[in-house]
Parts: sequence; C-alpha cells; structure tokens
Amino acid sequence: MTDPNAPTTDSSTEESQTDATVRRADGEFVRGVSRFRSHLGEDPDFAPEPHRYHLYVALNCPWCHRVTLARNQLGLEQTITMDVAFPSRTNDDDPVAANLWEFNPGRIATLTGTALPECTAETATGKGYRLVNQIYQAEGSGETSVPILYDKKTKRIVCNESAEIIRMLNKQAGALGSSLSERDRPELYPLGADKSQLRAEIDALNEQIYVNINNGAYKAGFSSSQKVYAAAFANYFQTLDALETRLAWDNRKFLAGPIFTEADLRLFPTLYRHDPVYYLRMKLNGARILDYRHLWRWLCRVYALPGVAASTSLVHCRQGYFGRSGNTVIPLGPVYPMPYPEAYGHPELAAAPCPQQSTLKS
Ligand SMILES: N[C@@H](CCC(=O)N[C@@H](CS)C(=O)NCC(=O)O)C(=O)O
Repeated sequence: MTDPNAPTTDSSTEESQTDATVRRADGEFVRGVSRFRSHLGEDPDFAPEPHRYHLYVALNCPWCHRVTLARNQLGLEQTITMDVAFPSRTNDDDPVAANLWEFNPGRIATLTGTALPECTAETATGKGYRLVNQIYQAEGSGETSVPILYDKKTKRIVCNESAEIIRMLNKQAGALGSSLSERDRPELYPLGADKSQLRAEIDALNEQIYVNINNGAYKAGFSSSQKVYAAAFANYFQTLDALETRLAWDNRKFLAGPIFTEADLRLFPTLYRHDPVYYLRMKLNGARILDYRHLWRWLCRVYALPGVAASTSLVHCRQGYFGRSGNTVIPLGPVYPMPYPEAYGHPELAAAPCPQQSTLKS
C-alpha cells in the first residue's frame, strides 16, 4: 500500500519514503526527510546578507560535514557563525530524553578523557538552548536533526537539508560576504549556461554516491537484516570500484574532471570516515580506501585543499560513532601503515595496485 502522503523525493538527496514503516519493520534503516526547505535569496523572508545566518552542526555527522566543507571552501567562516554539538547524543539518564543532540562544551569525551575544544554552547537563539530539538520545538516541529541553517534576524530555521544548504551557500557566497574573490572561490555547482553538461554529470554522480555510498554506509551499518546489509555492502564496494575506474580513466584530479565540484564535496565525508570508522562500525570491511590507489590519492588531494582538514575532526567522528555503541570502548586503529588522519597527508601510501573487480554480487 503506497503512502499517498509520502512526499516526492529527489533520490540524490533523500530516500524514498514509500512503505517506510514496513521496510523499517523488516530491519531496513530508512532515513527520514527534512522538512525545513526554504532557500536563501529565493524566499523573500531570507535575503542573503553577511553576519545574518548561523549553522548548527555536529562534526561527526557526514551531512554536517558537507556544510562545514562548503562554509570553509567558499570563505564564509567569518560571515556565517556556527555552533558545534557534542558528538555523542544524550545518554539514557538524560533528564529530558536519550539520543538527542546537545550543546555541552564541558562534557567529557570517553575517547580522550577531556572536554572537546570544538564544542560550543548554543549561541544564536538568545535562549542558550541545551538541546537541538528545542530549536525545532520553538517552531512547533518535532524534528531533531543537524545540520540546521538558522536566521539570527527572524529567529527562524531556514533549512535542514544539507544538499540544499550547500547549493545555497555556493550560489549566494558573494552576497553572504565570502572572504574569497569570485575568481579564487571554487564553483561547487557551476551555474553558467554553458555548464549544463557538467551539472548533469554532477547530478548523476550525486545520485550514485548518495544512494550507494553516503546513505549506503548507513544502510549497511544500521540495518538489522542480513539481506539488506549484504545488498548495501555489495552496492557500496561496486560503486567504489566504479569511482576508482573513473579516476584511473584519464588520471583526472577530481570526479568530474580537472576542477573540484559538489560531487567531490559530497563523496569526501564518507571516504574520510571509511578506514578509521565505517570499516568497523558500519561493517564495510570489504576493503580500505588505502587499497584503492586512485581513490586514496583523490582523498589525500581533497584533504590538502584549503579549509578541508579544518572542516571536521576524527576525534569527534570516533567519539560519535563508537562512544554509544557496544561497551562504548572506542577502537583506536588503524595505525598501519600510519595513524589517521595523518595518513591523509601521504598519497604515496597507496602504492600497491588495487583489487579492482570486487567479486560481490548484489
Ligand atoms: N537529509 C538530512 C539528513 C540529516 C541527518 O540525518 N542528520 C543526522 C545526524 S548524522 C541526524 O541528526 N539524525 C537525526 C537525529 O539524530 O536526531 C541532511 O542531509 O541534512
């Protein structure tokens, strides 16, 4: 029975919600749909202005990572403020509820035994909320997710869909007060009339990468059905194989050719987390990215771009993905051939030819 109210979804951005309840009951992880979908500049309530907008993120969240990458690469760090939630959600003994994002800069991370310097209080509503869901409740919404793009002027949520937030930041970077000149700023999603073919290539890559890699990792790691896991595992590594072949084709620097685009930005958060987190936590132990020569060099090339290394934290990723699972002891590897994230500074590590054709059948 198809849910007539299921919103139409863009499969490069979100999951089909068709029969979501049944699929979840069958052990499939099905991601919900973000409901705040206004657009800076297009929506008259939200004119693009410097120092007006704010981001709420968690640094372990790969969707937030898209947004922190765009903020840094577009030179918007000075004109869009940002609050960082603690990487582990609230515990079972929380006075309000478990499993909620919280702003708690003094909270101790089990991984380091210290507070995490990147974590902040909530600073944009003027209310100093402890929980992200209080920001939603203020607008009568029961949503709980990050990232959130927030308007400090009207005290309203603009958008909580990362795919659309990065598009807006790219399109409105100048009006939002970017510190980079138009010439020095990457054009993540080229808007020129003569760039329609490139946009189509980026859109096609986005869909393949969202379904099989970005969300595919969760489908593998969070599903409790062996069948769903096995299919997600196969799709994930067959897509890595295809991307490896694409990069090897003509030794291109980036997925769509010589320039860095939104397709690279959307692939990076998942591959950055693969070897030190997803290999174990999402049971994606078919291979390391280190085993893919061209993908490894692409990962190191993107990591070396301005603003990329500072856009996330592996300590937050490890704390967030492992700190609440199993007995909360957090695995510290891999350390061979080199610890992470230091290894991302060494494209030469992936010397050996890679295992191209995965033998997996979806
Ligand atoms: N489609 C959204 C997905 C955002 C999302 O699912 N974020 C996760 C964190 S990784 C979240 O906050 N989930 C709900 C929750 O944990 O309360 C986007 O790309 O922005």
